[in-house]
Amino acid sequence: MFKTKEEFKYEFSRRIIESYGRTVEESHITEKFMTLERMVRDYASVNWAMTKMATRTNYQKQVHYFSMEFLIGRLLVNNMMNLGIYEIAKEGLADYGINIHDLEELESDAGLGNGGLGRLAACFMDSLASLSYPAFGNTIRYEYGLFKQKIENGYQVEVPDQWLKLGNMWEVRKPKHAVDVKFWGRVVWNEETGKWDHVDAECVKAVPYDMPIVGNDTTVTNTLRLWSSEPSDEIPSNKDFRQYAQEVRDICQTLYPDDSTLAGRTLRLKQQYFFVSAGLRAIIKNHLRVYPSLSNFHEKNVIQLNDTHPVLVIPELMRILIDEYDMDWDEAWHITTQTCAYTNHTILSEALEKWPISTMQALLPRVYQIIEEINRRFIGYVKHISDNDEDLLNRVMILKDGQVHMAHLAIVGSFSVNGVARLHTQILMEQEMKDFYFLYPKKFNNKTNGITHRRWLAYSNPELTSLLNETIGDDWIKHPEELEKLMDYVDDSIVQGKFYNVKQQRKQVLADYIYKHNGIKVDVNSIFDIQVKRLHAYKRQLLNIMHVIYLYQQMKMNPEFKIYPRTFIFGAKAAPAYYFAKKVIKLINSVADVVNNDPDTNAYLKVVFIENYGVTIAEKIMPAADVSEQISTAGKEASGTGNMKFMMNGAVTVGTLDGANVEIAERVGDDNVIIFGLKDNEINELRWNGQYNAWDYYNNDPRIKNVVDSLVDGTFHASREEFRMIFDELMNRNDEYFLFADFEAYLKAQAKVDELYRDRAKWSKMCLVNIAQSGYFSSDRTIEEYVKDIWKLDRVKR
Ligand code: DL6
Repeated sequence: MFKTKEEFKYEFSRRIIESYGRTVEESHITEKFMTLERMVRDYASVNWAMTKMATRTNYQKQVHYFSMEFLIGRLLVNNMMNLGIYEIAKEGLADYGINIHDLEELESDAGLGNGGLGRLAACFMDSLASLSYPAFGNTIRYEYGLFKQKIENGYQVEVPDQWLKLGNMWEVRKPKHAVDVKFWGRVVWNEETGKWDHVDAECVKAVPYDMPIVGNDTTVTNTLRLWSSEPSDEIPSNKDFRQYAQEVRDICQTLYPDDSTLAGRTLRLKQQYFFVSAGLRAIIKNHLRVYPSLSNFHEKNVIQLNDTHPVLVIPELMRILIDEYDMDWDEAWHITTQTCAYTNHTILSEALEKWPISTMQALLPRVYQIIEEINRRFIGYVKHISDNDEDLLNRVMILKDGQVHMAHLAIVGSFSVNGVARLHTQILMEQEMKDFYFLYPKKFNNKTNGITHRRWLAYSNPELTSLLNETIGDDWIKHPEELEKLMDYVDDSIVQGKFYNVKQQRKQVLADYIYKHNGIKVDVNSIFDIQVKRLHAYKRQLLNIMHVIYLYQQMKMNPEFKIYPRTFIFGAKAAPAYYFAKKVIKLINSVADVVNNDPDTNAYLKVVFIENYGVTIAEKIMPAADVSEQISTAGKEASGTGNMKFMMNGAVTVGTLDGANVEIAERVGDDNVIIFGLKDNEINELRWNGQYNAWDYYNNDPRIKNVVDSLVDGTFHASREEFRMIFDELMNRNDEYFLFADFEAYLKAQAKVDELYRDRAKWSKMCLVNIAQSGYFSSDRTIEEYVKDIWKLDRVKR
């Protein structure tokens, strides 16, 4: 493997000649890119093989992270940096006249996830490898990732994300580890064997593709396994092959197939069982390569269930242990419940998964039978422990109202249940899951989320990284808690000045991007006020744009009303069938059109909607923010992780006391965060006392009335009906997310931003405090907590 620039150049040139029969100079840019990727993968492969061998020969326990989503993003730079070969490669390529950044741009952004939950999984994989813990990720190899968002005439248009178009150089197909997964059919009792047989099933072959997860400054390289569906060798005799082949392909075709139809929902359940069953069978096979039986399975394997999507692991593991390895129920249950741990990521009731019993029973007849038995035994337990409390029983049953309640199954079948921020876990224990907390108090624990500071600071913000290194040294890269050393410099005017310059540079990078992609010139001396995340009513992008409308109206009505120049930047994808969210995107773009083109205001106010928000563009956005908008209705955002990325890059949070904002505020102190709005208990009070009335706010506060009226009076769209849905949501559906209740407090918080930003030293100090306190929100800290409290792993021994 190359250690010097010259060795790199030799190897690079040799590979290009051997693969493409041309010299470096003659080769196409995609050939150069693919060669570089392959070189890095091969470089990583040595450690990859060693890690697997070391884990096996040292009989080490491993964590298996099961997630329907991994929002990995690009890997080339990340992997080169983690391997410590980035500079060598960059210089070597420069000698050939190649700019490494041109090659970086060719990599697709592997968008195998929707948002926070999927990105968290990717951050966890990075931290696990970098901390040298043995870990395996399991997911689906979707042919199309999350859609690409185009904005046409202000509307979101979804375009398929063909992320595999240039191939995926990181993955290795492993056909010899393929397994068959069974769907449909029926179960019959076999008198001879004394077991249930699954007959007339349709088989689908699951083929693994392994990707290396390269740790930073360690020899550990873990595996992310992506399962892909192919026709089985046992082709169903009762079906046309083309139809069967299409159905097989459909399983891995897209992330979250349309679930507005029964067929769409069934496909999603199929996806879940597909990767769960295949993943488990592979783990069991590996276990039996090392140990004679499965009796110690739970001592050597822990399975973390990332939300309820992979919860079929519980009945499937039971099925395998009982049907395929002759275990009795009690032993199988002991092993299963000591292996599985569940993370909850939401309290939104619509997101708590339930499956119609009829669907589950038809698609997975044997698995359903096992769920029935788990439910039957659980009922016995609840009756026993609660002295036959029928009400409690009705609330907690796994099977009720004709549905399988996946979160209930998850809690019953796991030894650990965790929320993702302190407030979220508290809400789970005291409200949403309080019955389960009563039944199993010891299972519940909190693990506040984190982000990998390597990708989100060290690699994506080299300018700030240099400043940190020259100020406090570079120990923080290995030990992010060391960022706290920066506290000694937050009052230092030289460091403040340098920080300001770094921020300006990064704002320029984003401004250039915006100019290139949106054609809008933004002023880097204005406040960059940014809200980027999935578009959802509870995240309240609408409140943000209402504030913009308010400022615009004030400036138009009153020439004396002046603000510090501000650029409001949004980025958000809306689920394709979520019409309200799509309307909010259109509203933001319509407001942008009016405001940006009004000579009375456009020196002070700009609005930008950045298309196709995802991991790669986030790496440009986070370093450029002055203000981080975290304004969800209190009690609704489980944690948030964007809030952490902004903070780590020196932005000040304007936020409600929701999710991890609470812990951010606690760490930075009241002077360094701008908190506003109702707390979760106050929101609950308003919700339940039945007195909240949107019309009262509208009638009593002219600022609210003016903003709301502008939605339907033609100010922002020629058709007054265009934003009627938003008007109705606020006025006729009684403002479900309490925007009006928080409106005044939000205006005050924003006025405070305006005032604070004018004092450059004070503002820079606030930003520096945020960076200094952000080490806690590194996913390295989160992973250490999972390891200590749940997974009980040792580092890979060499
Ligand atoms: O835990 C990661 C992330 C949190 O930071 C967000 O607050 C939360 O909304 C998100 N949850 C989901 C759940 N989706 N479902 N089901 O994405 O998880």
